[in-house]
Amino acid sequence: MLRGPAHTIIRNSSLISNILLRKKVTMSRQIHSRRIEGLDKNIWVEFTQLAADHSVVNLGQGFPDFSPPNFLKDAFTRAVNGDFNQYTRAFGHPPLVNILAKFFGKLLEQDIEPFTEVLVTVGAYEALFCFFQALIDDEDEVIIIEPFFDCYESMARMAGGHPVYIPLHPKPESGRLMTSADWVLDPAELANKFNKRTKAIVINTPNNPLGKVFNHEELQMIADLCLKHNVLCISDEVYEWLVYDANRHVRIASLPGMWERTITVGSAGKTFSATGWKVGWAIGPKDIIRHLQTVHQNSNYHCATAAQQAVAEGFVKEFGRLGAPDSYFTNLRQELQLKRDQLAACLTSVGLKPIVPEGGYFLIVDISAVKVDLPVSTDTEEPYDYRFVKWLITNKGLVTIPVSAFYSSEHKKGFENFIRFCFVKEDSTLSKAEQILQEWKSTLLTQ
Ligand code: IK2
Repeated sequence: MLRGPAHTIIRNSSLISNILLRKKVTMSRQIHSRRIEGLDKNIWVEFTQLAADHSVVNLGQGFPDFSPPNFLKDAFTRAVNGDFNQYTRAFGHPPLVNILAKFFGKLLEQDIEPFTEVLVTVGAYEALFCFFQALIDDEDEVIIIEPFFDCYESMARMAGGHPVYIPLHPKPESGRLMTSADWVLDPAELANKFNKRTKAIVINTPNNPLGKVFNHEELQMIADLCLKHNVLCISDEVYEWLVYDANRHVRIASLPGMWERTITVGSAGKTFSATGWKVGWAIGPKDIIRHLQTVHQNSNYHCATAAQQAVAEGFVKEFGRLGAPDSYFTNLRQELQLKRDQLAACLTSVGLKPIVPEGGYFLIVDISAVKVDLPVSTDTEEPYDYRFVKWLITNKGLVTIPVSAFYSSEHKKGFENFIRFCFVKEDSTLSKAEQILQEWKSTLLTQ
């Protein structure tokens, strides 16, 4: 065995080669998994930060700037002060799955088994994640209707799936105020998207960002294709209680043959104006739900017990007064319809063209006629609406969201001229936004 200087030299040189080897390995090896390739940008992370960095009127992200109803907050306080601070059942706190099964069983006219056909998740977001992870395999095609809530694409991709996009086409302008009902699917184009590789289609009604409420006929057309091609459906219905005028919320799972192949997703955050609580659910037949349970038990496992208890109490209360004038769901819908009308009127009065939504939290506006000298962006690929919204935040103190964020990269270009306003805000917030728009009005439009 070598000792002394010779040993030291050999030891040092092997140490150095080890370090070099390790360095080489780290440099030549890609650290991130292929699953997340290209998914690092997120519209909510980017624009929430921008809003926080500036003093602004925030009509950006979809959350109420008012409180949840007192009965819900009181239930939460009771839960925390009582015995609801430890783990509960992983797939959903028993009082919550029981009332969700009863509530949605009535709405869907379907017997729902609370312990096998309802899964409580960390927001609707996790319900969506469980669906994609549990049911989508490499190369499975997932049909996504554009514009779409952005996470459908990234979740489908992370699962190895291949998103296939079908746009809603705006009807030609007719001089009257356009509504979200004027954006429609082309039946032949939709039928063409289904093939042997199609595993699932994503529905979102009322839709984010457009506010479209899919009517019975449109959903039946989709259902017929799902049945014909043996395709699953995930129906994101987080804005289900917010349907305005004479429109009606139709649940695709209630159409003949669809319960067996549909997962319906809901959100207590949107339902009770408590988005920070992050309680959501997936409802569907047990042979599908059990796969979502597998993902849930191996990822989040559990959703906060006190929040689940409070949401359960909220639903019990609403079940007793469903459709009645004192129902929270009825009141919120009426209030939001007034806010939608107020915002649409303001936008029209300054010369903009809102697309009046039939449901949901949001309203999109055509900005193609607005005259603004936007600064040149360092990112040459950045869509026009992103640059416009950034300018609006920094120069006018008003936050909105660029609509091209709700399109695939192949279709973004055609929809860079819309921005999204969120109207689930206090009247005082909407008035401040109105003031900004009115002051800006004189310089707003091209002659
Ligand atoms: N599904 C849709 C259609 C949503 O809009 C949301 C929440 N979106 O809010 C961000 C925005 O658009 O401004 C979700 C699912 C997620 O719901 P939850 O908060 O319950 O996870």
